[in-house]
Order: sequence, then C-alpha cells, then structure tokens
Amino acid sequence: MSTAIEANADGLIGPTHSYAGLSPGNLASSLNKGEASNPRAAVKQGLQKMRRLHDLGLPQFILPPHERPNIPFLRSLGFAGTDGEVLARAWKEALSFAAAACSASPMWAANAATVTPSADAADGRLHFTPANLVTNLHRSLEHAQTRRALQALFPDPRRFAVHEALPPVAHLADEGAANHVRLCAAHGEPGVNLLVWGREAWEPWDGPYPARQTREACEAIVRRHGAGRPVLARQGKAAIAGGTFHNDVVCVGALDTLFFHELAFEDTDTVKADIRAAADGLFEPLFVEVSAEDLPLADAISSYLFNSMLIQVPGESRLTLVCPTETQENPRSRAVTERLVASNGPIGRVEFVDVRQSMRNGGGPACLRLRVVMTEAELAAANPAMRLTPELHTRLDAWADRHYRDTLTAADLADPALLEETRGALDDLTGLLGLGSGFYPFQRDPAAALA
Ligand code: SUG
Repeated sequence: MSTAIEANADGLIGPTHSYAGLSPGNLASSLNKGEASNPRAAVKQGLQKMRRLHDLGLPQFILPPHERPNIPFLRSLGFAGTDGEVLARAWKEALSFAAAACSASPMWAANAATVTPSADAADGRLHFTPANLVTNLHRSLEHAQTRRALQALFPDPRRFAVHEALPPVAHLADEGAANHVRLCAAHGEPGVNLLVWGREAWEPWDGPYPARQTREACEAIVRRHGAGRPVLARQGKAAIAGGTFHNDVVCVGALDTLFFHELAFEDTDTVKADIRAAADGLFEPLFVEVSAEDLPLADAISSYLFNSMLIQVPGESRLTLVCPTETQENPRSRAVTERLVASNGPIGRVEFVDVRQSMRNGGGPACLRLRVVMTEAELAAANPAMRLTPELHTRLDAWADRHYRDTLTAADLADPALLEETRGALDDLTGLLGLGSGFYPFQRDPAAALA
C-alpha cells in the first residue's frame, strides 16, 4: 500500500470555443446553439479554476487544446486546396462537418480517458484508455490527439500505460471518466471501480436521446486495465431522457462517499448492494442520495449540483464540493448544499467557481478535469512542464490575452484568419508547455499549413 493524492488534468479551453448545438441530449448545448461565445473569458475561467485547485493543494496538470479547425479531418472528406480553401469549401458545402471540425470540445477532460490508478491495476501501472467518443461526430475526432497529450504528460511506460482508444464503433461507445467513479478508504489503497453504462451493445435503443456508453465498453476497459473490484451499473433511463448525457451530470464520488441523484441509476438498491459487496474488507461506503422531491431532475441538470468536484483538501477531514455558480443561483440546489454542510455528513464545505462559458455547452467543473490518483513516484515521473504553477498560470493568462478573441460566432469560424490565429496560439503554447514542435498536425506538415 502506498500514499497517493488525487491530481487533476484539465483541458485548456481552445480558441474556437463556440456554441454550435452539436450534442443531442445535452440540453445546454441545444439551448445555446448559435449564441456568440467568448473564448478568451472561457479559457481564463478554466485557468482560474485550475489555479484554485492548485492553491487548495492538489497537483494540477494541463491538457493542451487540439488543433481546430481540424483541416486533416476535412481533407479526409475530400475537400481540397489550401487549408483556407478547405475550410471555406467545407463551410459552404457541408455545414455540420465544418462545425464539428471547429469544436473546442477536447476541453472536457472528464471525457478524455478512463483512468485506473496503480493501486487497482493488476500490473501496478497507472492505466489510461482514451475515450473513443463515437456517439457525437465532433467528439469522435479527439482520441488520437488526446492519446498524444497523455503520452506527453505520462511518458514513462514502466509506470504509465496509455492505451489506444477502444475500436471506434457504436458497440463499444465510450465516454471515459465521466461514467466512472472510484471509491476507496484512502487514494493509495485499492478501491472499488463503479462504471456506469447506458445501453448494451446489441440492445435496440428507443430513448429520445442517445445512450453514450455501452456495457461492453466498460467490460473491455476493466479487462485491459486489469482493474480490481469493478461494479457495473446501468444509468437511469429516465435520467438519460431528462438530459443526463453522462453519469457525472447526476453523480460524483470521492473516497468512501457517493453523492448522487435518486434517478441516476436504473436500480439504485442493487448498485448500493454491489458497491458494499465490492468494498467488503476495505471500507464502508457512504451513500448521500438526493431525492427528486428535494431536487427535481431538471433542477439538478440546469444547476449542475452533481457535476461538481468532490475533493479531499490536504489536511481537512471532511470533503469539499466545488460547484459551478449556477448551483448557488438555483434555490433548490443551494438548499441541498446548505443541508450537506450543516449535517454531520462527509461533505463539510462547498465552494463555487465561475465556468459559465463552458457551462453553456453542458460542461461544469467536473467535466473540465480528468482525475488521476498518483503516488509520489508517479508524480515525480509526470512531465513537469505540463504542471500548473502560479508562474505558468500568469504566462497562460497573458498568452490568452495575446491570441484569443473575446467574441466568436458561427460565421467567424469560417474565417481563414481564425485558422492562422489558432495555429499561432498553439505554436506559442507548445513552447510554453515544452511540447516540442511536432505536437500538432500542422507543425508536422508545414506545407499544408500555408493557407
Ligand atoms: O459531450 N458538449 C459536451 C459536454 C461534455 C461534458 N462532459 C461531462 N459531462 N463530463 C458533450 O456534450 C457541446 C458542443 C457544442 O454544442 O458546440 C458539447 O460537445
């Protein structure tokens, strides 16, 4: 048994952050479709949240944005010419593909990968499977570059196993850590791995919105990671129908505590019994369940109470819940947080962070981060250039001021000048994060970069 701490790796929000309505079943994404975004405010909000977590004493890493607009993707669809021409033609002839190619969706790092800490893995390494994200076109374009970023951050194969994504087919649809909760007595001790799925691979699906994760994807990840004590649970069908596109919209857990909405699971009693059985001999799980009477599902989803970060602040005995400001503004959700703190339960403190730009696409504080439980030796082996320090925060803030627009509409995404701007930003960023000059496709193929 070793001591370990829970680090966070957040997706740095990219310069094409926009509201394109690309995710059916994600109500915020649909509601805000076509609104102007503010990429500069977005990236600064994300950085501020990272800084807060750093200041609370948790190691904080950065996952760089992907190259967008994604010209190689558009070329694969037959659009030809200079990069600027490819972009212009795609926007003219294939609007939905062009919009997908411009999405800054890799910011939501909870969907980057499923993570198995070394304490749970059969071979004692820290495992990552990048999520194939096949349910939504724009997100299916992420996993290869995500893998590259994870390999840059976790470079030593003796300690870290960064797998390929599962085969990108609907039968193995995988959305990463957003559907995974690890419970344990202490981070460095073996834990219980709760993996939540929405449908079975061959099940006819008739829900109003897609179920994004299959049971078979969860099983494959458990097998390849050698993950101990798995518990597989079915997402509530009513929850999906109400707009719960990932389980982390209605459930979050940390250490021995699972905090969730009554409708999160199809069969809550079985989930609890299975977790208790899997935890037997390790710890006694604590279930903090919020009823639909206290908090209707619609309020849970619009206020994102459960899409909060549940963290152990070093030196504190009770957990802290880091919620979006929207939780504070919803009277019912706020009342739940007040009751949590006033009770003698496991959650002793609630903080609020402003990530409004991301929230308007359905991405709360928990969506923006990938949790990685790490031993001291693993922390020492991670790439220090990708770890947030106050100095790096200041540099990245200034970088955002130099390169990001403060307003972006769908029409702006077709602007060839944006292509140059984003490449300039990413080129500069590879220097700031020590990523080397072949990290992005446009850097590996400079001829193609001439717009
Ligand atoms: O996959 N939104 C993301 C939000 C992901 C939130 N992540 C977690 N819950 N862990 C999604 O639906 C919207 C993009 C747009 O519409 O422009 C989007 O992709």
